[in-house]
Amino acid sequence: MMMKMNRLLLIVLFFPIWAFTGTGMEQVPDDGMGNILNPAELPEKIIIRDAGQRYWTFFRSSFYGFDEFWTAYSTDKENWSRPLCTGIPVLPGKSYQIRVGLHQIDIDWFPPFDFSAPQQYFRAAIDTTVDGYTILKSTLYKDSDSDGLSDLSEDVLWTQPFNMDTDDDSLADGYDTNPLAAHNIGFTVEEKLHQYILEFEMNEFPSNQLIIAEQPSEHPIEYKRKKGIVLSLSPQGCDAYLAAHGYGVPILTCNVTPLESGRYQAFFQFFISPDDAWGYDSIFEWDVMTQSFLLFQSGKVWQVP
Ligand SMILES: [Ca+2]
Ligand SMILES: [Ca+2]
Repeated sequence: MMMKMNRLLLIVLFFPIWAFTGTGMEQVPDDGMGNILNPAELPEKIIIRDAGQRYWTFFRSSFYGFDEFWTAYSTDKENWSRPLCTGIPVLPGKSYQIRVGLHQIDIDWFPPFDFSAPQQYFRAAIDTTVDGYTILKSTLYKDSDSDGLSDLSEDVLWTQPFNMDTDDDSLADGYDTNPLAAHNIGFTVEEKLHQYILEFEMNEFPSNQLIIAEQPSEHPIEYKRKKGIVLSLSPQGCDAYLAAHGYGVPILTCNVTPLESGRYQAFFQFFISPDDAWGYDSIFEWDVMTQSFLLFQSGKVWQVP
């Protein structure tokens, strides 16, 4: 059944302009799982009220590695819904105009929708370009597999939007801090050392933003990180991710080489761009008695946990 309705009944309510400047990572509060951001605790945000007396906040976050606008709604400005990534990029030094609107959608375009209620939509424009972004709330909140992660987010995280547990470890994608890696069993000493060094480094990381860990082999490693999401990708996967999204997500690598002495040389590197990396070399030995590594550094031996 196709009916024609008025295309736009009620549009655009407020026109606040918000200029973000500067770059750098920010700490975004979370629940310790690295999944929940709390707008009430964010110092830098805008709040817009819609015609239905609901408040919408917009704030920037690099939780997924790229500086983007996130949004959440509230009725009292204290308790907010789970924030969602809009996919709208923050470009340093640019001004933004963000509008929240209500409009009646044309049922020729969206026949399955409940068109008795006006649909909410967001529109954001960058002042120096003619291109704007418009997102329907139904698109923003679409979670096809009900795993707690929106389809927009699954696109960034390379999880499967129609499979609620991409890595099949019984943790739904939206609650899995390593959504692409399942198990920690059957690792070689080289893989264990790789895992130890990367876990150490990612827990020293100053932000909870997304981190990519380059796998040492075809065996995906699940990392324990105190907060934030880790994507385990093969070297080819890292290249493909960069080709798709560009630099913006830190990539941690560690190459482990067995030495003739029975020890292992570990070469850690942290890439933020092709010509901007930081790293170190260390020598380790696997201690069978304690099932842990010994670190040889500055003429001393350290037992690592
Ligand atoms: Ca989902
Ligand atoms: Ca999972």
